[in-house]
Amino acid sequence: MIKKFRIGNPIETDSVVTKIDIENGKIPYFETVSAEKKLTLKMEKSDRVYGLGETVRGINKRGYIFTSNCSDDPNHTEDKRSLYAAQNFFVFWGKVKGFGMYVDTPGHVSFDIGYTDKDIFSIIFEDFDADIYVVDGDSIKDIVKQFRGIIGKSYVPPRWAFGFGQSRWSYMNEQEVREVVDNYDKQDIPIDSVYLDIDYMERYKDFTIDDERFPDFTAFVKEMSDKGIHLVPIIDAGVKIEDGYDVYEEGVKNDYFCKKENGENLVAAVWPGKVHFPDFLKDDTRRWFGEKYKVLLDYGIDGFWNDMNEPAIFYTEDHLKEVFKQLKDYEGKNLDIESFFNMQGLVGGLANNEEDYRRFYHEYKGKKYRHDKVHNIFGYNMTRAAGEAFERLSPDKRILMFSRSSYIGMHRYGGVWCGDNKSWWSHLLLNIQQMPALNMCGFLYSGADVGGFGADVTEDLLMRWIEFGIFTPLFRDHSAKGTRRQELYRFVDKESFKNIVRLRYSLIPYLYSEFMKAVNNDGMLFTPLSFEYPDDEMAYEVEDQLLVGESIMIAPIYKQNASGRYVYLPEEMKLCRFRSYEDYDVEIIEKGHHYIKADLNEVLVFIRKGHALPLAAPVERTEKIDYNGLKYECFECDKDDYEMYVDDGISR
Ligand code: MIG
Repeated sequence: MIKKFRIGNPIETDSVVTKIDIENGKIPYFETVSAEKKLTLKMEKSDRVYGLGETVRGINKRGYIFTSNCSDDPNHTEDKRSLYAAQNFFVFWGKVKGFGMYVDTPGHVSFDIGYTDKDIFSIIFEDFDADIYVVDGDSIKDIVKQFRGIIGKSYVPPRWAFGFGQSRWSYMNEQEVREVVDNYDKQDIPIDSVYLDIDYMERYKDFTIDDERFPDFTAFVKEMSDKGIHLVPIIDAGVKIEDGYDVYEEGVKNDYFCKKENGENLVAAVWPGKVHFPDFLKDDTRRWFGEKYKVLLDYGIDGFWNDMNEPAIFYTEDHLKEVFKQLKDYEGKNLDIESFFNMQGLVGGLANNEEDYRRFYHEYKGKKYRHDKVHNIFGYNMTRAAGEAFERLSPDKRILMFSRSSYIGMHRYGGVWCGDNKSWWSHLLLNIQQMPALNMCGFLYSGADVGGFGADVTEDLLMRWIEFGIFTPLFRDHSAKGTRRQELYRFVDKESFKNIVRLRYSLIPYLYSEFMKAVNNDGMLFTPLSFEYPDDEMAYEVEDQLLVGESIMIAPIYKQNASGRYVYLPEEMKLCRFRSYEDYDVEIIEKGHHYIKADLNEVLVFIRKGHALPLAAPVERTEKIDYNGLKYECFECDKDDYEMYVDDGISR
């Protein structure tokens, strides 16, 4: 059962699609402390908190403070309170009580879950305006399902988007892209897509193609498509200010951009230098910007990723002027500890400065709002612009779309990737722990940059990360300009990379089927053990194993030099230790704790009792998978016991 309560006068976010009447009584479970703009709750020892989507730290969120404030911060260290997303749904679960709560407000809100006082959970609002949905249910899974039922069905990508994708910030021209594909094909490593980062554009202008780097883009898209390869270009939130650039000129003429208090368009800077930000909260702007994707659809493009939509800001013109003026005071001075750090702060504080988010406004549902009040729904509405346009522009064919910034509601229009992680073992674990929380909030098509975006990867880390990535719907190797090259064929043990990526393709019928079941039944693809085995105390302790769909449990290895790991089995299971689709050993393992060996090239998959895992013969492209030739690994069941979801993978 879901009840809705209202605090103050909240701004509508369109994240909930079911109409629910507002209750008059007080919000249950929490104490409302209006004077301090917060809700508080005393936690019992057994209470745990799950959810909040894309954040740092473990699956159980108790013990830290998280703030919903979409930010472009490429250092996802465990002290960070915010990453790119604002996904304000959690489940509180303990021996005395259990419930779910969705805090719907587009402004800043903090979840202090035992940070200030280890036994107090406080929800602290910047503005005490929010719609609060309280979900009562019999189990964590039931609560999640009910919540998902009111926010609308999750986005479904085309099936080819379950194939492997290679990306790199710095593919400078079509020849480089061609070589990537040729190298994958030469090594027999399957691949479905290559991502185009900002360098494909003419001077970083959205919806343009640099015609020196891609002299005949139509022909190139066709050449790739004939090979079964999808090119997926990036779209940035900022529109370059440049005379003669149609997107800029139309935006100015029709008042599509965000404005300052004085009515002038805000001038900020990102990749192209000075830009205006489309006011994605405004219906007209959304419609117009969404329509622009047609430029690329007409080239034959069928997938996109939306970046920098927190929005990321290098500086605003006004702030930069102020800083230059203030810097004059420091000229010729003997800078001491205080003045030096102050000066450094002026320059270092230019990017993503909170102050800048108070310098511009939106027109939303007929009213004017200062940006910081609606900050967390900006990226959501950029992706919504695209998603709504694709329904018009491509009514028969699904288009791949995922975004960096997000808010609940955006899950209907696209997936997410987890932004600029690093080639760190701890970020492989973070990737594992983020998946269930994303799923709870409706983000099913998701994944992180496999191998890590920043820093130099090592072959063993990449191998272990690929071994986990083969289970995530979005399975993309992406890395930053200037870091070690990360394409799989550049490493020594190409054979193992090949075998593991091929295993992914063997798993696609299962993964796609389980993904679609999660969409249709408002379920999760990645489930923590505690959600599935609530009566098993030990299951609550496990933070590094996940159930993937109904048939399997995975126990990824995320530690350097490990030749195995401790695994907890909540019931007897059948272990498949995969080196490849053809080569694996099988063993029945009893309930309890075990140390399970797994060499660097081995993937551990545990099949649950009474369940079956379908496997396809490996192929080089998703669309070549032969659904008639599936084999089944079963544990005390029959292949007929497995309900397979199948469709054409492309139509809506
Ligand atoms: O801050 O377009 O997260 O995936 O490669 C850099 C360049 C801007 C951030 C994205 C990353 C992408 C990069 N972008």
